[in-house]
Amino acid sequence: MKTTRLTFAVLLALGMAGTAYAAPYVVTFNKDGGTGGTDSVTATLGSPMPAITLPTRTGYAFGGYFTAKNGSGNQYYTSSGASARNWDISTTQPFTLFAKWTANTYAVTLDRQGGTGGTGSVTATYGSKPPKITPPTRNGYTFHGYCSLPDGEGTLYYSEAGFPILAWDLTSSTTLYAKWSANNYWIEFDRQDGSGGTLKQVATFGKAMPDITLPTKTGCTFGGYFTLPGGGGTQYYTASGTSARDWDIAAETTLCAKWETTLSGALDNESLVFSAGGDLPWWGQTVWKRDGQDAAQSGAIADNQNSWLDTSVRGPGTITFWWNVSCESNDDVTRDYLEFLVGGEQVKKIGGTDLAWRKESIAVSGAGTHSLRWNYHKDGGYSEGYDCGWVDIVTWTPKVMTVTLDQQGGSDGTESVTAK
Ligand SMILES: [Ca+2]
Ligand SMILES: [Ca+2]
Repeated sequence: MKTTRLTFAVLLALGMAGTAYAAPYVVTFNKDGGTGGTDSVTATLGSPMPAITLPTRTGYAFGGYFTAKNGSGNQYYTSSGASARNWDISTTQPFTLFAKWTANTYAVTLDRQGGTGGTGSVTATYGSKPPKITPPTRNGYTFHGYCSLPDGEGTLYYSEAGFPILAWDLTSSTTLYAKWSANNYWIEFDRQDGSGGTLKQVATFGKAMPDITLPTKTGCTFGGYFTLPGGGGTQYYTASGTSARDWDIAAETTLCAKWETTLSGALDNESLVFSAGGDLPWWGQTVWKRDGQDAAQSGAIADNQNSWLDTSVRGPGTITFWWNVSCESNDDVTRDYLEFLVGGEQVKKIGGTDLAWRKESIAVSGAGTHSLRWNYHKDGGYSEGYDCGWVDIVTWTPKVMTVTLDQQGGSDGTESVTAK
């Protein structure tokens, strides 16, 4: 009886030990933000972990299952779901393993959309704000950040100062697009002795100039607004006050009126008939002048071109005028020059950039009609100064001819007359 009880106790002990060795060790998985995959397994003490399917998490890579969060403790599963360690925890309670996740990184290209400089690309880590960037710059525009779509559309990821706004939430390499707005600039109008019309106007960079009302000036025709007086520099307004060009100066700017006068008015001679031609004609202007009012100026010709001013006189007599030039020249005045011709023959030429008005009085001999020409000529390359010629105050003085009347023995009556 005693033996029997002892045997039962041994058998009971052996049975209990056998039960403990084969116990179902339930291991559950804490996916820590992930979803899907195996929820739990039954492990066998001393054996590799049973195969599992992996959980997934947007923007993160699975790094295995561990006894503590974030990859701490002992690892029992690899990133591919294979056993990393034989099961060696003897517990009858369900045991929990924790998923390890590593945030993915993505290349982010910054499309400057016409801008220059600043950061060109960054590496963004999913779930975290991407690194600060240096903003790009663009002449005439203000930067407003980087967006997921062009033209300021989509989601704004960076501020105008280059600070990240959002934690990165895209799961592929991505291009962000600079958002720009065109700047506005005050334009002032220098009427160049004119009056009336628009005085100030706001222009938007890259846009057509807004319409203006025109100034007026007695005896003159408005010829548009330019960056320099006398139609120099760049033209931004037509003679009718409409845009001649999109605004492209990133600064407050003064534009100058161009005034045109008739050639006879500019040359102060209503008796002679003037005509102008060549590659571009002479014209009457009010900026460069000898008489304080106006003068004729040659057209803005290019290399190997001519601009001429013509009239004709009945000789003999003297042509008197003031002229001036600002051009590329050398000692022989053979590069660019302003010349005066009588009957197609060069009588005189001037060059250089001293901007001195010179007075000429040139005798035109011989009866009959003589053609007179002022011609601004340019050679094949280079320019200097204002690259044009001017003529002012043209007078024609016919030679006075005395006709003696020989009375051949008669008396009284007229003895002589003068003729022009
Ligand atoms: Ca004049
Ligand atoms: Ca030249």
